[in-house]
Amino acid sequence: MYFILSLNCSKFVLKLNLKEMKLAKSKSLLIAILVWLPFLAFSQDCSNFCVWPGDGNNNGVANHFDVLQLGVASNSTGPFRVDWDVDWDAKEAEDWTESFVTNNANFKHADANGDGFIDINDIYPIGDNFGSTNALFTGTPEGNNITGPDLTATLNQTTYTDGQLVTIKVSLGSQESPVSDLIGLAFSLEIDTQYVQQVIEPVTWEFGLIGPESDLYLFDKWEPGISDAIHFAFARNNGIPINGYGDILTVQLVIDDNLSLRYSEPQPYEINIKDVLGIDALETDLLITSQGDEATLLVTTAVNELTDEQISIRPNPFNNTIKIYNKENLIIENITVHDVYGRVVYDRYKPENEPDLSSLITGVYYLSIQTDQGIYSTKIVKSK
Ligand SMILES: [Ca+2]
Ligand SMILES: [Ca+2]
Repeated sequence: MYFILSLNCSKFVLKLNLKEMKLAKSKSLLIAILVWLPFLAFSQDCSNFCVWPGDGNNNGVANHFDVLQLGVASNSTGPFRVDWDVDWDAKEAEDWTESFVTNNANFKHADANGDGFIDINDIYPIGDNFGSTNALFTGTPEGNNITGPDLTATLNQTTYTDGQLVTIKVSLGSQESPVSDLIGLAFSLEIDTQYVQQVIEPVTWEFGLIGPESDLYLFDKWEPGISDAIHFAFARNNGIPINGYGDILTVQLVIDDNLSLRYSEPQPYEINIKDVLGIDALETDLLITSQGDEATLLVTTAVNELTDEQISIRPNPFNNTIKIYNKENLIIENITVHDVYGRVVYDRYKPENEPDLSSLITGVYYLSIQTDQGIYSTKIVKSK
């Protein structure tokens, strides 16, 4: 009996075992078996039956595509489950009355937090368990990669250089080809991270087309060092689809401020949208196409070194904060502090005028301030 169960739902077996042991102690093993008999039959197909929090479409992975199920099942109710934990393992749960078209998954799978209601609280376990898989996972791509103008990512310039801010606009549909009946959309934006120093978070959703924030499930996931892409999804939470065209998202990032040290030739910089899935309320794949953009990363041959007459730092030595005296009102883009071992100990894009360096330990540091007119570098000393 235990063997059959353990094939599918080990956590359930553990709970069952413990409960039965207690009952056996009180010499009521027979009663225990009778009590649990319906659940034994019930849980034998646990791999399909159990809910894995965040895997709304029950395909064995929690990711941004599961946000689409929240849109389809938004505000639905059903039996709550006993185990409200949202950690990534199998939770036994009673079926709800409705099922998704996708994978024929029961609506209960979208109830990530197990409270018997589909709402915004079910989006957080998707992020927490993002990328986690179980035995159902096959690796089958969930989105499409069809080239076309429906979903476009556009760069704000054709050239960039060291430390420059890049603004990427993502827009959906066009006047000639608006979207229709869209209830949710999931996609990934590849940002070619080898040239990127920082992604400015949070990203900015635009609400002209997709509706006010109060009508939406919004999801983005960026895992620095793990993925070359930022994963996005939105879904309507009131069942009312959107129609039309417009901007949906702005992402800003900063090009590596050591670009010219790392490369001697201009580099192509590409952004792409991949794995797009847009659905209507019936979960029909709307076959949304996508296209990216490209620019050139210019490397600077000579960095213009700014003088103490243009920028200065006081006090030096300092205790907690330093003040930047920007005598020519240059545009300060970035401030970086390295320790004597060359490690970055402070890095701020568009820093405040009095950077707080109180977290640094006493010692000597090298500070560089990047402006629109060149770089100012100086040695600074943190005193006690
Ligand atoms: Ca899934
Ligand atoms: Ca819920």
